[in-house]
Amino acid sequence: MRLLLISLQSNAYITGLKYIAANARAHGHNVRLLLLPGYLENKLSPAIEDFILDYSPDLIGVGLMSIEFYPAKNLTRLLKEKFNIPVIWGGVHVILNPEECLKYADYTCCADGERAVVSLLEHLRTKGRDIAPEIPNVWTRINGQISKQPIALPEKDLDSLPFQEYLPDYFYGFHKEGIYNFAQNQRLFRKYALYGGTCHMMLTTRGCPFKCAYCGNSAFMSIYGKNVRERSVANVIAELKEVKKNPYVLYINIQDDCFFAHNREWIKEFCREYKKHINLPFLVRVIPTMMDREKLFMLRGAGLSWIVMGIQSGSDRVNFEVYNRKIRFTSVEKAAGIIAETSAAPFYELIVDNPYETEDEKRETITAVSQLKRPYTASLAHLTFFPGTPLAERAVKDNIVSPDAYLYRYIVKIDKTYLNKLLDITPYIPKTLVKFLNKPEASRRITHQVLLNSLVPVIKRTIEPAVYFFITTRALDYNISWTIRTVRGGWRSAISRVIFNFLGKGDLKYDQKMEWARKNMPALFEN
Ligand code: B12
Repeated sequence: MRLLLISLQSNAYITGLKYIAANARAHGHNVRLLLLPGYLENKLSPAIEDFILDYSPDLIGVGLMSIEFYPAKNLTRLLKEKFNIPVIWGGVHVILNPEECLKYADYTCCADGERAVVSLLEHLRTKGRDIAPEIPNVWTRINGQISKQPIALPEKDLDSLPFQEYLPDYFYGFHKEGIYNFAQNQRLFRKYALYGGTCHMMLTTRGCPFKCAYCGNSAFMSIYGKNVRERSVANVIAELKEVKKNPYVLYINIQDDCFFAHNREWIKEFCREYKKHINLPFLVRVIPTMMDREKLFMLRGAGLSWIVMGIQSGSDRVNFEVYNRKIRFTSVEKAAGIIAETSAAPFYELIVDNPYETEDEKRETITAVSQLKRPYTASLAHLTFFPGTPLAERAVKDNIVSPDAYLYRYIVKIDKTYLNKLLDITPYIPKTLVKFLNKPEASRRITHQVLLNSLVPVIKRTIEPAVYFFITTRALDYNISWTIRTVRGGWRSAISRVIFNFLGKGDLKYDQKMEWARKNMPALFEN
């Protein structure tokens, strides 16, 4: 059977779809991956139409996060107008809203997709579309009735799944009204891959030990249970040995919610094998209370170069009561101190625009962050109320946001408030200056405003990139060739981080695109 898997994401890191593709291929199916970055048009482009006609898939899968809901709804409508091919939706947003999504797709996948898709292909081959599949995780609508199948227990044995490739030769992308094979047009792939394709993004675990109220994981837990599933070191290294063959991969970006969920034995073995076979710089994410000095130093010795840690707020009340994140700021300070000892490059993440956070708590965050051991960089994210999360439910109930607010406001766009601007430059200005500027609205003068407004563009364009460059250089042990290649490879995101915050211009166009769609495709926004 032929399977076409489509992503509407703006960038080419599509881990979930790659996993599904690899598994379907291992079961003898023919698969193509297609990236349609942010596609939200009134008509199906002739290039996409020809590509589908030519490939003639038996099943089309669309993967979506919440922000891709309207693009997915629109694409599915366009596909349905032209083709009579069954469409299945899957991904985070579908897991959180399977019934709603079933209004638009023929099938929805409400949890892990690897085995579900293979079973559905088999079902379509042997039984056809008129019989509702009895496949765990796959829901459908037959004669107006929803056929809900049970959720399969999460895949425990992650090693039994074939791993994802860095750049599969069956990966295609839509660019300027044409479709190109990414493996044959690697420049184009790198244009769409985050950080210029300089890294391989992967997971060594699935799941998170925490249940933060704003995070998708808190909702997944009600489906998957509270467990972290881990791959074996041998399996991870086998994936990386393949990845390393591509000379453009300069580092490994491990996206596990908390890499430190692995025990010391696992980490010890990983460090030994990684150093021996892979020996590329790598990045991990850590949760402050799970910081472990011994693990961290072992990892640093194996090439750990960047460490991303979520702080979210400097106020314990906000972290405990609003975010259900039982992490005191003292733990953050302690963890940051240990990170500083290793000279790995620290990146801290903070959530802003929280209507449950008082002005005093916002100022407390600024003071707290200014106390962290420097140098480090920090990124701010707009608090987005993703559906299915406890915080979204609370905010909707409190009439603070509409249930679909997340569809219109892109996460990287933060409010341009005085305190946000100050927090944004806090890591790079003297503490005394932070203290001087960190005033409540009532006692702020025009001098505060003028000073802050003139500092922000200068700091963002000079000091922040300099700090970014310095911590990267130092983390790469002053290996200039590595630094230049890494910074060059990632310049687009590094610079755009400075100018446009995080993911770059393309993502910031999301709001404009949605506005355009509202005007020109009003039917899309009706139920
Ligand atoms: C790695 C990661 C990224 C990476 C790569 C994303 C990717 N597609 O692989 C990058 C950095 C690109 C990224 C970006 C963003 N991310 Co992100 N990301 C993650 C993270 C940490 C892991 C995702 C992952 O690889 N999971 C492992 C794979 C195997 O699981 P999966 O993707 O869910 O796929 C499985 C199933 O969902 C299903 N499935 C998936 N697709 C399909 C398709 C079909 C047809 C079928 C049948 C099944 C199916 O089968 C898969 C295999 O079992 C998650 C947190 C988490 N733990 O999930 C957040 C998460 C997915 N991200 C999130 C967000 C908000 C974002 C951003 C919007 C944030 C931002 N900075 O703006 C951007 C979106 C950018 C954009 N425009 O596209 C939220 C999504 C919430 C939501 N309701 O949508 C999550 C859940 C984190 C959170 N805090 O809540 N992210």
